[in-house]
Amino acid sequence: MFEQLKKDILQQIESVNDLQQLEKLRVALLGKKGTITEQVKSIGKLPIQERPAAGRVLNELKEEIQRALEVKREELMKIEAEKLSKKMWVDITLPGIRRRVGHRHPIMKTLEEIEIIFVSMGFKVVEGPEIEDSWHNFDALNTPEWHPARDEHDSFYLDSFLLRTHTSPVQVRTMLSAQPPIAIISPGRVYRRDYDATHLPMFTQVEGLYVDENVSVAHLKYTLEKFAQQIFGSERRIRLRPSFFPFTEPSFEVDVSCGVCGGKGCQACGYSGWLEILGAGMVHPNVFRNVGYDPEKWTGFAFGMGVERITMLKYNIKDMRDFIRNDKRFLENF
Ligand code: 2U9
Repeated sequence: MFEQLKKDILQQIESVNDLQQLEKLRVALLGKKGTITEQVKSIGKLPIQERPAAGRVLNELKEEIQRALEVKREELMKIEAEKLSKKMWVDITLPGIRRRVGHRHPIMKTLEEIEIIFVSMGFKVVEGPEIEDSWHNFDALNTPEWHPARDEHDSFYLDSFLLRTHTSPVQVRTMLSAQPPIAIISPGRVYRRDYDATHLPMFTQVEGLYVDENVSVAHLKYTLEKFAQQIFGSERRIRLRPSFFPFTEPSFEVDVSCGVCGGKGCQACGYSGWLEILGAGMVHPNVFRNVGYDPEKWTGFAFGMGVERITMLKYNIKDMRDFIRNDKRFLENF
């Protein structure tokens, strides 16, 4: 009884070769309308004395089918797992993927170097607003209404305010709120209507101010020479040339000796042996008066430099606009 059926079924199970097919077969045999289920149901139609024997045989058959299905399932799972592990094979000896890490902008790198040098000399770093009024940006700095620097064509105006053209108003604000001695530097962004290979409409300045009794040009020159030697190299020298700024008297342009020729003159320095790095001077008595300091008692020196210009000299960069092009081929060099 059922011997042929059992043989057929076990052969069917044996010939299955994937899990989906196996599940289909399981449903076809043991599901609600499966072959075996139907057989079990039909026991009720047999004469009563035959039913127990038929039930036993069918139950055994069912159990044997279930065992065969389980054996097949395990066999197929093993094959699937092997296939998958072959597909997902990883060569752990391959080199890893390098994680690319960003870095600071060259201007910010130079700015940090400048700050560290002056802080090590005892200067404090002070910041202030980029939007200023013309009193803090011009009047307090002895730059009257008629001065060409105040021309609308040179500054960005917003109604009665303007984008600061230098960080000097930060020093003005500091002097208004504190008494000497004062030794500060003020780094930050400044704005001028200028755009070419050596000028940007937004650039970065560091200005410095030292106010005390009996401050002389010698203090100024010593401080700036030590600065130049730390930022460009200990063999460098500086020189002062006479200049003019409304807020300093006397005023100077400060040059550093050329690092390429050592001061002899070469193509890099235009055959002069010197490169201009910053402006400086002794604080004008009118500036002291404007902030309520007695110019008979207090003396001071001030200086200002463009961080872009210093960075160009340090790395021999020819076009200032490279700093704001955001071209990684340029920026990755620093
Ligand atoms: C106060 C008094 C005096 C700041 C100074 C310069 C000279 C100077 C330029 C350098 C290149 C501007 O960025 S640049 O274009 N600056 O030459 N700046 S003295 O003098 C001050 C500042 C504040 C109260």
